Amino acid sequence: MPTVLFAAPALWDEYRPSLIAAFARTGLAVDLVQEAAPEAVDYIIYAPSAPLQDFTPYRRCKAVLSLWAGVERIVGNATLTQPLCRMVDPGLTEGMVEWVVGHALRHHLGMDRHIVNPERVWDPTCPPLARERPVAMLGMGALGTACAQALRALNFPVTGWSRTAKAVEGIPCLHGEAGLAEALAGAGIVVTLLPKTAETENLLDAARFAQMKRGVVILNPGRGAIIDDAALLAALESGQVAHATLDVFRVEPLPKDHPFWAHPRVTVTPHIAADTRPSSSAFVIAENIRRGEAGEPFVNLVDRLRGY
Ligand code: NDP
Ligand code: OXD
Repeated sequence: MPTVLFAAPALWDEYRPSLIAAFARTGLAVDLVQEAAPEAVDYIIYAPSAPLQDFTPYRRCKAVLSLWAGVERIVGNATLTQPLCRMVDPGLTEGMVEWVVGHALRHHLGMDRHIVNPERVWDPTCPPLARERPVAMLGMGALGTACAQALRALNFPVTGWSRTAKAVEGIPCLHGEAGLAEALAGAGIVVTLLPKTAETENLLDAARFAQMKRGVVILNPGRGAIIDDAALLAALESGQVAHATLDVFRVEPLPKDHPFWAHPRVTVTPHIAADTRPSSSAFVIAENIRRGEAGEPFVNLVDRLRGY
């Protein structure tokens, strides 16, 4: 019977019942524990908050299974030689779709004007239709694709952008440097759902903001480091960027004196765009362990060299 070490103590009570149910559903008998001798551990369930950061003694471990989709805090860990799987969870995806669609519609419909209107201004200007507001989706992975499809279903003309070429029905997909310029040029809303890697850090800098349409709205639920903070503030000051809704930051919690907090055209949400849900993610983990035990390839494997 494989020993599965749950290495994220703060999440144990929340995850334990779902994991037990998921292993039962998968037909897999496992020893699910919070503590074990390293040489007895077959799988590790990991979160960035986990105290376990030295994987050297876990010589028998067949895979480390992350509860997070973003793996930038573990992917460079030199002690990690075991396969690393990131989280792709239907519940996480559902949450991200709701966050992205909700914040896109807020800006698209100009809701703020009517929700906060102390002067009781009667402004009958109607918002454009979604079909008239192009969206650029930077990152067309598990989350970006689902969000792009949800926005497309509302009639937004969505253009996807990723590292490699993609074909997604109804969504023109671009890649590479030239593709990025093209995706940014026409967009009224730019969404970033990219991982933090050496290539994506500071991707949205002064030059990229200048390539965008004046008055563009930025939604960033990806990672804070994708945006050059100073360049974003300058673009907001000049009016090049009309509003930025940011869920992720270089330092979290966002320091109280960071200019984003006070800026009237920045909305800060505290890394709540989407959370891994125990009820759905437990099955993803159980299924990957079943695969490992059956000698089948793991799913959602991280490519260490790529960094995601
Ligand atoms: P995926 O790995 O499925 O997708 C990543 C996408 O980014 C892929 O389309 C990939 O391209 C693209 N990409 C990576 N590097 C580059 C590059 N250099 N240039 C262009 N495109 C690039 O990840 P997910 O969709 O599951 O998650 C995306 C990110 O969302 C996570 O890494 C995490 O940072 C963030 N996240 C935030 C949450 C929140 O609550 N705010 C919750 C969960 C995740 P390709 O397809 O060609 O490989
Ligand atoms: C994740 C996140 O990567 O919550 O899962 O940001």
